[in-house]
Amino acid sequence: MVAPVKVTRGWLPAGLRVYAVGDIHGRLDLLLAMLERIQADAESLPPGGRARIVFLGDYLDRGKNSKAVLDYLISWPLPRFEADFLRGNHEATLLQFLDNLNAGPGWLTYGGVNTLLSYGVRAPVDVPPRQRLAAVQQQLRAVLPPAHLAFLRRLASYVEIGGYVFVHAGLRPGVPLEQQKPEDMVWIREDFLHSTADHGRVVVHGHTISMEAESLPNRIGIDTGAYSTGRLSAVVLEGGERRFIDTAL
Ligand SMILES: [Mn+2]
Repeated sequence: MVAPVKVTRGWLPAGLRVYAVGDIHGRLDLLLAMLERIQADAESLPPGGRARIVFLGDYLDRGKNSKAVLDYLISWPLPRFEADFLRGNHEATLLQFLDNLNAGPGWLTYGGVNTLLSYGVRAPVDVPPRQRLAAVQQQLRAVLPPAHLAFLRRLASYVEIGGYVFVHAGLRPGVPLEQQKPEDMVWIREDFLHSTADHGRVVVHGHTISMEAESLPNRIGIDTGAYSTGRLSAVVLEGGERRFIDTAL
């Protein structure tokens, strides 16, 4: 039996505009620049119109201001905008490292060092690697503010709004949304990116860097490598329309 195929068509309820923001990676400067652009853009909302910002994860690592980015997002000083915060693989890995030293070496090679520095963690010198890692883990547990830990733990795997699903990395093609694995949702690349499958919703994601935002029938990718390019991207969704804004000069 062939399952009925839903036609993918992005849509949002009338009166709602959604901004989805890509991977920030410790670039507080770009986060603030993006939020200025979003606030300016939202001036054109009709009276009574609502705006919602979905952050696609990877707030931490690589850039220099991971702690400050979390402070800002946790404080969320823009009450006019509802905000959704998704989990990226970098947030997932930090949480793993708090309980499991084996998550440390990988994390440190893909940007965790800068997160540790932003929290004031300093690795001891002249001790064996495993011991150094244990000391770093202990320090991080001690300096990570409870509000940051709570924020990291309550990040969502995905959020559905209208005809869209927002998720950090993507979805495993052919698997129903409710049965997706958390690892796939923060780590998947080729199996998702190369798929032309209709996922039932248009998937809005970050995680894999492209020079320009990608706008395809079944997915929208908006990780433009902000931490190194200076270009943080967002997609603006309203009705059945999509358009893009970014922080490039
Ligand atoms: Mn990622």
